[in-house]
Amino acid sequence: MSDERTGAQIICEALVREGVEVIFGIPGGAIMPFYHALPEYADRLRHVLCRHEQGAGHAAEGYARASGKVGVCVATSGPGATNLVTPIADAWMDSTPLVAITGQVPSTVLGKDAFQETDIVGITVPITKHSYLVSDINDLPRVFQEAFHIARTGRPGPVLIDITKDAQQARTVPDWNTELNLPGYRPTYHGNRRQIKEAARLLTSAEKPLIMAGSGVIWSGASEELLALAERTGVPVITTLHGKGAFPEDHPLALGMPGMHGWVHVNRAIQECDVLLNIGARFDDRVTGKVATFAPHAQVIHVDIDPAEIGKNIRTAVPIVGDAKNVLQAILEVLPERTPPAAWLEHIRDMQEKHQPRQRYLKRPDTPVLMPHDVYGSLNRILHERGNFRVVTDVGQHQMWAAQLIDWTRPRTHLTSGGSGTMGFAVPAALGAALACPDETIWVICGDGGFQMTNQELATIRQEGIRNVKVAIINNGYLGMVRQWQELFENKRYSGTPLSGPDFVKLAEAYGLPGIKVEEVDAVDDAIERAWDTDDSVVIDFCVEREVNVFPIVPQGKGIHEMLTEVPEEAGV
Ligand SMILES: Cc1ncc(C[n+]2csc(CCOP(=O)(O)OP(=O)(O)O)c2C)c(N)n1
Repeated sequence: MSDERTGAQIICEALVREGVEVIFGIPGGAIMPFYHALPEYADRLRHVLCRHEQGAGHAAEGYARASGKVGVCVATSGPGATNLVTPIADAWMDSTPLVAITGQVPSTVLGKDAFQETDIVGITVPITKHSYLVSDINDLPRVFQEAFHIARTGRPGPVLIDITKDAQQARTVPDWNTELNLPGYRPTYHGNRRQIKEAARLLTSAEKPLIMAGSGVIWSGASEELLALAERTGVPVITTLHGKGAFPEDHPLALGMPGMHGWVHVNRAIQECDVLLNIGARFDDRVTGKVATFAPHAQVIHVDIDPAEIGKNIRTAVPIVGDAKNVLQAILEVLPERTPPAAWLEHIRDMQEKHQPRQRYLKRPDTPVLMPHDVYGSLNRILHERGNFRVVTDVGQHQMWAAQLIDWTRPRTHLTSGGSGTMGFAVPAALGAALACPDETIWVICGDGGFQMTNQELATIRQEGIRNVKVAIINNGYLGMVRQWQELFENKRYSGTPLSGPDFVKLAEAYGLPGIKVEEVDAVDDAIERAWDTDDSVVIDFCVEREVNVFPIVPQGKGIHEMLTEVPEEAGV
């Protein structure tokens, strides 16, 4: 019958129906029928052959985070599927919509330790919104519809679909008139009216109010509403690592980042505020420090689409379950007039003026050696002169410097692994972001450690003809962030942190990409400009001073008022 399709064809069609344009993966035995069907859909589905399934998963994440759409990755059973576990966990921690498709051994041998069999559904249950094992071809249309719905609605997140080889090979006439069958899955989009009124009242009556914005603002597209709320009330805004870009950091009401590597004046403002409106952030421990001493004077209003987040870490006075955009709109509708909290703002500005960590960092010490901050100073200036950029950072010191020293002004321009802190995220995520935003320049800021975990995806970048990825390695010859902890808290016992690497310029060239090595301050601007102007992806190896630390830092287990700044007498409150 001509309407008959194989399961593999149905999967491809389902992807097209969900609006998917790019998928990232690696084939293998249990997913071969799907790969057999793919060429038929080549005009509608671009398959990007990655070099490692971890890379495929992070690329799908980068695509999702840059575009706001669902990212899709594909792997075979067993080792292919387990290599996806890290990016799935990463997507879970950072609320990233992802559909991971894995092949599974034929249903006839399921549970018999067949070749490359792994219970990937069992493995991923705690790190997915939902996991499916499909062994009946007739379930495919419904499962795909449900999986995409679950991944992109409510709090976004990863969904796994594991499909047996025989279900991919079977044939049937697909029935696309499926009904979503998801009892119990009904995200709440509109906040409770009474609580919204109470939030508006608290925000306007407080003497020392603060707004904290997280990635929920970005995922729900609520930046405009956030700006309106801040401007109408005059309440200052702090943005978490994942909230960066939700509120323009060049705005007079923008304060910067809170938490472990947050600015002094931001952490102090939290400790002094009387009302804290948290929109779409989850009070991660990197933000709160010691929970018992966090925001001791504040009545907390927490807006989150995930009810499980509210009250999980911090006692909440006004819980509001709902989508950030809807809730902010509703608050704006009932917001009483207020005069801006001028004295409070002035107090925070005084604290900022006193500490000025940003300006202090960017002031060169008297040394000929290239400092990491020389790179950030130039990069920040050139990024904003040229515009049209996204930045993907990896995990470590360079990530925190990027968060601190680059002005983030637009949503989805700062992509990083925050919740999981997954080294090796950046290069493959940039590959995904580059495909989502082909007309923009995608900068990667990466440590020499994290770069060595997934740089093989440069081969994918080359093979796919991706020309807009520019990698800046902040090369300090250490696993820098761990070395910093060993220096500060373990008496400089550098165990397992000094790190050598290959010649990164030669490595780039071996992948067919231009490489630039920078060892002097004077060469930084030129290298960045040259990389930007090169009509190809480029790797820059910035060889920086080896033992520089990220400050401020809140030591593990301490309150955010107990941060260390670089000058000892300034430590603490
Ligand atoms: C996959 C993974 N393994 C280990 C760690 C622990 N870790 C956090 S930061 C860090 C050092 C990162 O070093 P590098 O990539 O060189 O960046 P730097 O801190 O020097 O900027 C390590 C090992 C991690 N976050 N992720």
